[in-house]
Amino acid sequence: HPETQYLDLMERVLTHGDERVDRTGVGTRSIFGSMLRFDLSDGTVPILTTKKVYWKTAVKEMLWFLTGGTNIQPLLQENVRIWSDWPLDSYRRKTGEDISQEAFEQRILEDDSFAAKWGELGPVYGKQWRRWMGADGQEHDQISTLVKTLRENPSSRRMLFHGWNVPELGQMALPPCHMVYQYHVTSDGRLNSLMYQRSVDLLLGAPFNFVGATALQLMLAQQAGLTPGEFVWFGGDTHLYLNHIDQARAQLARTPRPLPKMALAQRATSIDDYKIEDFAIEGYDPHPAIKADVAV
Ligand code: DHF
Ligand code: TMP
Repeated sequence: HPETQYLDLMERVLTHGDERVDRTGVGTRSIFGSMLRFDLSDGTVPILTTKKVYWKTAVKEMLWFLTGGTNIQPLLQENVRIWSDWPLDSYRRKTGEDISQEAFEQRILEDDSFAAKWGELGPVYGKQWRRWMGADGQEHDQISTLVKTLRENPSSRRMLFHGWNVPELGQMALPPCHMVYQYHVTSDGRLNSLMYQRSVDLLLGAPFNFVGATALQLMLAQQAGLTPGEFVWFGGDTHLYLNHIDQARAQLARTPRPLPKMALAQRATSIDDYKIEDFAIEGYDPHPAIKADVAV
């Protein structure tokens, strides 16, 4: 079962991970360098079954990246709350106000000028993917260039986009974790993708990242008239937070079920025209959700 790769990796981090203090102060067990491969050509996608993954949230996050957005307000309008903790933390530190997450999110939703000031994550994913600013003041849309190359020159070895914009790292709420995506087209028209993630929260982050990356692969394949092939995932610092150990053990005790299939209900006119309603999942029957706190 393809999911066994993920569980084996989790087991390895749990038993052989180097235990140390990390930036968040929570502490992790960590190994360096890991790889997983998933074959999407049979229609399946790596949406884990050993816990319930909120796949729509992960797809909505990917669609938000594609809009070029870097403010959490449109995410909250879609009821996606996974990015709220970082602006909230910054608001609390800068104002000293002890506001609840709910009240903060409500203000972001209701007050556009508050959202503009406090809902910004800085020049993160969307900005770099769609509007990377060159030294000459020229903006580069890496996604449009990628779609064009997939269509016109699919044997290219230069089909990638990157989020690690060195001079702008300091302005980002978090420097990109999933930082580079590369593509490869086989002679029989399959689109392979590879994603490098420098830092991996194996319990909370990675399951979302698999969904986002493969949803993007499906969209790109459709836009270029290709069929989905393999998804190859590389992790750098691959870790379990010390407050996720019990959850990891609980997940490891579960037996994977068949992976679901993901399909696009219709062909969007361009890479900018996909909506969450276009994503159809079939046969997703996961074990129950596993609750865990995210380290900020
Ligand atoms: N920091 C850390 N420490 N780990 C992360 O995974 C992470 N991910 C970020 C930003 N910073 C991060 C963005 N992605 C959740 C999932 C992905 C994500 C952020 C948070 C999360 O909390 N998932 C929960 C709740 C899902 C929900 O409420 O929809 C989960 O159980 O999967
Ligand atoms: P870092 O910037 O100190 O590496 O912290 C980022 C943390 O967030 C780290 O635990 C990895 C995790 N993360 C993911 O796993 N996936 C994601 O998509 C994001 C944004 C973060």
